[in-house]
Amino acid sequence: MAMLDSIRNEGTPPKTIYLKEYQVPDFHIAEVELWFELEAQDTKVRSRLQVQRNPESKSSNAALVLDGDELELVSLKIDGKLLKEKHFQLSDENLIIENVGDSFILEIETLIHPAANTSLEGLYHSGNLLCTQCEAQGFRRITFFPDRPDVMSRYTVTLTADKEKYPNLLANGNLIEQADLDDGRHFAKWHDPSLKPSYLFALVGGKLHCMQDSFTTMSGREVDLHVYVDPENSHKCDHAMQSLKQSMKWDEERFGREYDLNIFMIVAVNDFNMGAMENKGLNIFNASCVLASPETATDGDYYNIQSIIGHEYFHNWSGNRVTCRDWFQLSLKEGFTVFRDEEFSSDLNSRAVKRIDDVNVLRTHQFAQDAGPMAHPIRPDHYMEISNFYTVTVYNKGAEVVRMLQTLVGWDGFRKGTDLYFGRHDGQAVTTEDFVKAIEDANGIDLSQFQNWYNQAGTPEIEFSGEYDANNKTFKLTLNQSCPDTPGQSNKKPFQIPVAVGLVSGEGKDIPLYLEGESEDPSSTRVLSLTESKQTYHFVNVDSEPHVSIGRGFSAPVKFTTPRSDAELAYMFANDSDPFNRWDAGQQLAMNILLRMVKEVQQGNTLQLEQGLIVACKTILLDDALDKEFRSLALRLPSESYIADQCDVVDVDAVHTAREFIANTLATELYADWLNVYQANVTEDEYVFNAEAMAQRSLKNLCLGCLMRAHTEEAIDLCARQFAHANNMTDMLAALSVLSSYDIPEREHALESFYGEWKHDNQVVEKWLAIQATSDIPNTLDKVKALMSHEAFSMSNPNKVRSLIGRFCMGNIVQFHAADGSGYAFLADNVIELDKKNPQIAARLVQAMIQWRRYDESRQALMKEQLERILQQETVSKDVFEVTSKGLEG
Ligand code: B3K
Ligand code: ZN
Repeated sequence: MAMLDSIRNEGTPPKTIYLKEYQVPDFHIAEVELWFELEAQDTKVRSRLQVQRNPESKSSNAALVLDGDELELVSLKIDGKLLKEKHFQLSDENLIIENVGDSFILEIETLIHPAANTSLEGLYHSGNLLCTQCEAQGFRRITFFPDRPDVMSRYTVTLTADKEKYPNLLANGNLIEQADLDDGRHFAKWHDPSLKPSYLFALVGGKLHCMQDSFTTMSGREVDLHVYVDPENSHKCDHAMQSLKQSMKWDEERFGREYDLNIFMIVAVNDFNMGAMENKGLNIFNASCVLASPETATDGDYYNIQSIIGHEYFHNWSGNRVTCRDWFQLSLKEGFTVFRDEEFSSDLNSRAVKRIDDVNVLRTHQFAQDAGPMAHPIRPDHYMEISNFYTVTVYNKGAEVVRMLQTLVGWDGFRKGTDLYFGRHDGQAVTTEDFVKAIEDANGIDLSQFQNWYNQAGTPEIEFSGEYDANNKTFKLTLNQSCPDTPGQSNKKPFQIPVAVGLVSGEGKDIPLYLEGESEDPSSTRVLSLTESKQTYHFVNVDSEPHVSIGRGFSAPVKFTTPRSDAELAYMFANDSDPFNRWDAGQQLAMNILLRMVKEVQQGNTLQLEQGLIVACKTILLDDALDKEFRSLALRLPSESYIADQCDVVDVDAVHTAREFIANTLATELYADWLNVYQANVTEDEYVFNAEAMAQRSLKNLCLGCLMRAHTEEAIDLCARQFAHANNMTDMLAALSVLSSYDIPEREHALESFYGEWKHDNQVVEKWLAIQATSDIPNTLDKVKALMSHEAFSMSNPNKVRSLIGRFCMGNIVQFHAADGSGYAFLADNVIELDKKNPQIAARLVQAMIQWRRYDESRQALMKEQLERILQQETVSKDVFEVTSKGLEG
């Protein structure tokens, strides 16, 4: 039996689903009882549903339509009576029962095959575990059900399994009964008192180590906390548990949200399509987003784990208790929850650093998506396959949109709004309009224009210009907004954009801001609410011609397109009081230089780096008064993909050459300084995870990379020594990644010994694969291909696929875009193969090629040819079809 849904080859495109066609469900299901006889090969699922006709349904005699995918129907009963085949219709996607009453009990028995489920949607087998993934539409792969988020039910679940193989049997809610059975089997019965949609259903069966702790909530209730992992990882749970407790406390303090069940569980699994899943009371995580020890996890891992544990926990309110009416509303829960996890990380670590990291992600990935064929609003209005819309737009731009709401109404106003939202909609499935309405109502303001952020795709652009009148001491700031057309959307309406502005004097001080006709106390940053296409703001009492600091703290997800001179940027880099804009001025300055140098490379000129940048970098590097992480971030050149985004036609080789030339020149010119700072930051202290220690490692390892660029014996030696003696994975991996970028004997030696030491540890092996996939040395593609036959690699493990194939195609720009098209053919071969097993992962990968229109003609033709080859396959999943065909259409 084919185990994949939506395989098609008839040449007719899959159906498109439209937001405007939304209709309330015809039936509600108040209570759901489920019984599972768990086995890896064949699992029997029995359900008992209390079905009631929805009085609000359009039709009073609608048939009952249930979703079902790859299910074997065993039996079907209504009010205890077995239904014969003539009383229902079964298709690939639905079970339809006509002529049903208004209220009845439906009992269904189905058979499913977890071990053969390679899509990792529904119930599947991972290692020795059985586990589920139901969001968005996996529940229909477990049993027939109205699998849509606005059908919310109370679940009672009984799991039966062999006790030796599956001693742990977990499901949502509270454990109400468990006992051994005669035949070596046992059962556990779980009841979830909350109303939930089917996508939040979860179960796990396995033999796991459980780390236990507890948390006392703000109203004094004690909650059991369990982190379940494979027994060999029992020493890697502390950080996850700590992060969970931090999350629970933070959500109480910052948003007034208390946890509701008696138990909260996290389970780590090795095969998982994404990072984690917020199933009610039973979060299931990709093991790489849970497990950490100083020897095996980097600072980045520690940081991500903390934020992902927070994210999934925060969903308990933003997503679970208040959920989405339909999948077009995905940003209602995801944008808001990303915003919440960003704030959590900012409060626990460095706010400025977090902001810079988040903006980097947005600019590199989301701006590119907004400018490409998959551009969509944070609330899309149509899709073929919803899995394709778990995007950086819905998540990260969605979070920026929520952040703008907070900026417009202030922290207190925003909290009033979220209190109203959670209180008003607890237990409901709602829309993004309901969210904005709660903010409006709590603050007595009109946010109707703000809704454009939910409906219009594309990155708005703002031009700004200033006019100083020395006689009257006034400064006129004019802002002009526009937004490029995106597929299916042209002539966009103006957005309401909060633009945080500061004016900086010639002495490098913030000027107190008075807007004409306003009596408010002056402040150094003003949030201007831009609503028209063009608006002018009049500042008074401005003693001297100011420098404009625009979009402070990245107050809106827009591009400020007014060109700024190197001198102006250098001034702001030295003087802006806003840490984000200060960093940004440095990046824009580097970008000006980089883009000029790309042209020099293209014209075949001799390259020379301007002294100004060298001096600015030296000043930052040696300024001990500055935060170390800030120094480390400010000294990094913009990424190749961000530089490429600024070019009309991307010339990957010229971008690479220009960036390498600047990095190498800075490395050699400032060699002694890198060395001093490196040595000053070496420490033998034990590993601790905190902002200060991370900043120190980050600066030190940046210096190490720069030293190696100078190719000195001394640098190679330092690197080899750090690799050999590091007491934590951050330092060890930093050294390994630098060594593996050069074709030197130490490279092979380090890679080999690293693998020898860590081959038993999946998370470390993933890093080992990724480092090789992103290496600069020639013929990396051949090495990647060879690694695909290595024992460390598996095509059915999403993490390994992402580390090796994904990192090569998305993180090794020059080699992926090799002029002979070898990278494109490699990607297409793998997309085709993966699509047969796991369409979601295949559809993610193919995105590396859909921006083909941005490249030169020869590369365009090569990429297009591969996209066409993918679509010509006999079977193409909905997932891959949607992305590839949109990519080809542009
Ligand atoms: N809600 C899940 C993502 C589900 C993806 C389904 N294809 C994780 C998260 O965003 O929290
Ligand atoms: Zn989420």
